[in-house]
Amino acid sequence: MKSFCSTSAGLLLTGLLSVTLSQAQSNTNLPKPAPRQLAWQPMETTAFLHFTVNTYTDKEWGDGTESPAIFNPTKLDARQWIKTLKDAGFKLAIITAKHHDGFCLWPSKMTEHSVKNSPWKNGKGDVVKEVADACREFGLKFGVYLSPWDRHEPRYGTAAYNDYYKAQLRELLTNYGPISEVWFDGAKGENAKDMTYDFAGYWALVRELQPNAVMFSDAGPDVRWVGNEAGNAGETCWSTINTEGLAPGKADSKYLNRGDANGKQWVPAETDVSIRPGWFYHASEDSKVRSGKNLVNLYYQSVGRNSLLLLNVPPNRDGLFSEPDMVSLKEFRSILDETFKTNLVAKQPKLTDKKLSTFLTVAANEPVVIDLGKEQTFDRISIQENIATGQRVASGRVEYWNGSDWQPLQSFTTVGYKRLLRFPEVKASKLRLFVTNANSPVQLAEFGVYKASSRE
Ligand code: FUL
Repeated sequence: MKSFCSTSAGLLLTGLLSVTLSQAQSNTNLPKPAPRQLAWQPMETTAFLHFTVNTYTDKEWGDGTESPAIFNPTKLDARQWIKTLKDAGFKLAIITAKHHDGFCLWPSKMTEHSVKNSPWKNGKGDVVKEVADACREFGLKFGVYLSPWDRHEPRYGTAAYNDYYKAQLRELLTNYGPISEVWFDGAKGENAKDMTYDFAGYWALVRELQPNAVMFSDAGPDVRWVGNEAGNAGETCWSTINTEGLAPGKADSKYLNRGDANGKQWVPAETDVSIRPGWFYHASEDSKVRSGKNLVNLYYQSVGRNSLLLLNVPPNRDGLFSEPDMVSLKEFRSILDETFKTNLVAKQPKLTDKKLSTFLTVAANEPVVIDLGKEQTFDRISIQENIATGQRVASGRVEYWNGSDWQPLQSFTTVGYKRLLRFPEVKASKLRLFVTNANSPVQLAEFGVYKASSRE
């Protein structure tokens, strides 16, 4: 753990901890987000679009022998996908430009294995462009997933593949406007050819061509995998890790799930999970689409634990979102809007202005009283730190006033960008928050008290 300490006079008087100058200075040396990471985190809900030949073969991983002739989304309408996502509050969409099967959703000059040899739009179509254009039209950010593992390309397994991959990356990063996220995964089947990826080279190219894009992988460099595909960020979730020794496909998933209080790099967790059992569309899973209520639970487990939700919604064979997915997405946003509509906190402008840059400075074990104005009924609390200056809270607790005493309500560990607490309904006119352990002083940016929708 970092040396958690406080510079507050109040704490010094209590004598609970002694503060040395070097500890106090270490606060200013905390890892902090780069501007691109700071812009990424408040998006909260982002979407993945898994679409390729697998959609037609009913597979999750293609083997690279698929004929482009099977790719024919006759009703493809990327505007329908992006408008649905926009209405459901999603801020970014990432398309599988190329999955492990190697089929390219754009007419890459580097291969014949692409949409240009498919019947769709007589080979004149470009899915990547349609999604990028729709994102621009509806005000979503846009990202690409280009699978390093490629089961079609003959150069795979040789050094020349790194050049092939970089050339494809260059096409995607130069022809489709601003790219906000580039997704690199470490998946590789057991019998895959040996291949040493030049990740350092891939990442340098992204920095050169799209300096504002965040890059995702098990090892960052900007955003890390949360360690599972079940939609579960750690109850304790630090945005810091030590990336030394980590590589895509070679990281301890538990370490990624929790992060590292002693981590030297700021690499926040992204929670990727699918709205369906699979990542690609399968008609047999139409009845297994997560409900709006189920998606709301994922929101609490990801965004509510200092992560970001990357929810996959796979288009179907027609090239459209299916009805059950659209119904769930709508319900998801409607529940969240209802729950978080009214913040019951009164008279604490800095804590309710929805700006992380205005905050209360709070020392460990110094109570912050939260006034609700009158007796209110509630069952949700939202706490946020000003992460621009790092992540500081290691643990805390909330109590409520029952009219004569302070009663325990809930304890928690990390906060970071956002911590959401759920508990059975309580009636109270005031609450108090204690940060019990922190690399303090903590910059408490927002505090929200809510009554959840009955549909949660
Ligand atoms: C993994 C892939 O193997 C899955 O097919 C899916 O794309 C998931 C999001 O990432 O690495």
